[in-house]
Amino acid sequence: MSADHPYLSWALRYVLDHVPQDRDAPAFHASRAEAGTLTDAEQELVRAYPESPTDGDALRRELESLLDRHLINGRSPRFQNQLFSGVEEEALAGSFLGIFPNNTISTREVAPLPSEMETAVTSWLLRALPWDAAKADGSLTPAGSFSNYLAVYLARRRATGAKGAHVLPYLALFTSEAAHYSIPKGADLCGISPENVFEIGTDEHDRMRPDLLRVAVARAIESGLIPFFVNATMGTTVAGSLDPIAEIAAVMAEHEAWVHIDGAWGALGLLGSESARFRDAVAHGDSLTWDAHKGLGAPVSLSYLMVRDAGALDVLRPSHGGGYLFRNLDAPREEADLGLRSLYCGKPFVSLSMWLLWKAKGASGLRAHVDKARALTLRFRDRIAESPLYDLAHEPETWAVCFRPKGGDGGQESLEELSERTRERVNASGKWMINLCPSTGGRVFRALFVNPLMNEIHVNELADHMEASHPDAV
Ligand code: ABU
Repeated sequence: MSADHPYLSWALRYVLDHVPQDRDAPAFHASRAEAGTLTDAEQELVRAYPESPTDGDALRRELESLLDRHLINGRSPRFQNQLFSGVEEEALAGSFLGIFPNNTISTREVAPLPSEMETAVTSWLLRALPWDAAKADGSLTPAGSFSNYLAVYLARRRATGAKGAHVLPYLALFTSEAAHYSIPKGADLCGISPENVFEIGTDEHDRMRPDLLRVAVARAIESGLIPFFVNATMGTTVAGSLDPIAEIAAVMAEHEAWVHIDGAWGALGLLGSESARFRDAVAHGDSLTWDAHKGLGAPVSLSYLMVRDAGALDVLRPSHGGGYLFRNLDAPREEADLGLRSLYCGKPFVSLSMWLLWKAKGASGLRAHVDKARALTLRFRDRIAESPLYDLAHEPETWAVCFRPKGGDGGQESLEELSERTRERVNASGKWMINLCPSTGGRVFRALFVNPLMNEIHVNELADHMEASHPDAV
């Protein structure tokens, strides 16, 4: 293959050269400053318009140099900047092989095996949920935000289907101030007026306050609005906190509102040994966003919207047209083309990464992964709790630990400056990359423990590195 397929050979060798080093790899290959700034020559190389073919050997050499110097390694356990971190080898292999046939899996006619495999993964996800699996279903989406958009859309269609299209200007959506920004964006995409989007206050640990929700719902009704959707977050993006979903659902129950659970971060808990507290929460939902790339080791980005009532997805069927693709429109749900209950038409076979990962690890392997993430989280939490240089900001409910530096003159501005200065020092070498995130009482560091390669050595190293990077370290 190598002589005839130089790009493929080169790309596969590049991957195989790098992946074995990931456990010990820094977040950046170069220092942070170097990684973040392209030289003039590199900018010229990236931007120059290629009118004529470029010599292949030179192009591969130059691209390899760019990748080495400027890619941030999201596979490394030291990459802490976003909620996702790490990718399992099996999942990466599955994603490569999934794009290899270059098919859409919207129809069974062109993708019989992929359709079966994707349906199998959906059914495995459903096993973890407390819903009637025979009546529930899931739809794969490109990312967690899209799953959230889809949830808002399905809820809007249910509301306008039941009450008439004329109610659209009166539909009111509720979410929390700590929820992901894709919920208000989804409302906008679905034609919900921004004035009808209510962001409910949270407690000091980012959890939506049901008492404030109750007040907001009552006020909305008083002003003639119709509560049709609430988003409860299972694993907020900063603290990883769990909204009180049962209480939120109870507030909405009498209004027949759609209860969506954004579990992009927290649904991972459904696969661990402590799954009961997550299952109990999901019992109150109509839909659940589940991101496989956040903590499960799938490559960015792979998300599912799970729905309690499979029939809700029928609104995605093309109202007309599509007949040249979907030849068996009356097939029972389990045999229907996947494109009929999807946002996609050109639907890539990314679910092979989950299929291969799940088969290779087994449910017990995934359980062990989730349990290890929790144990590492608590280990780091204990290091922060006993640190003379940092304060714990929240008790970790999932796999994120939030903390802030001690010191400064006690004023808010100085704490912000101290945090920023500390972050610069933490990230400067290029080894670790950690983020500062907004939280009650000012920004906090957010450390994450879902990377499959992460072990106790990394946890100790991160705690030591944080201590050494604090400006007051001796
Ligand atoms: N895509 C949702 C969250 C991203 C982050 O907090 O890293």
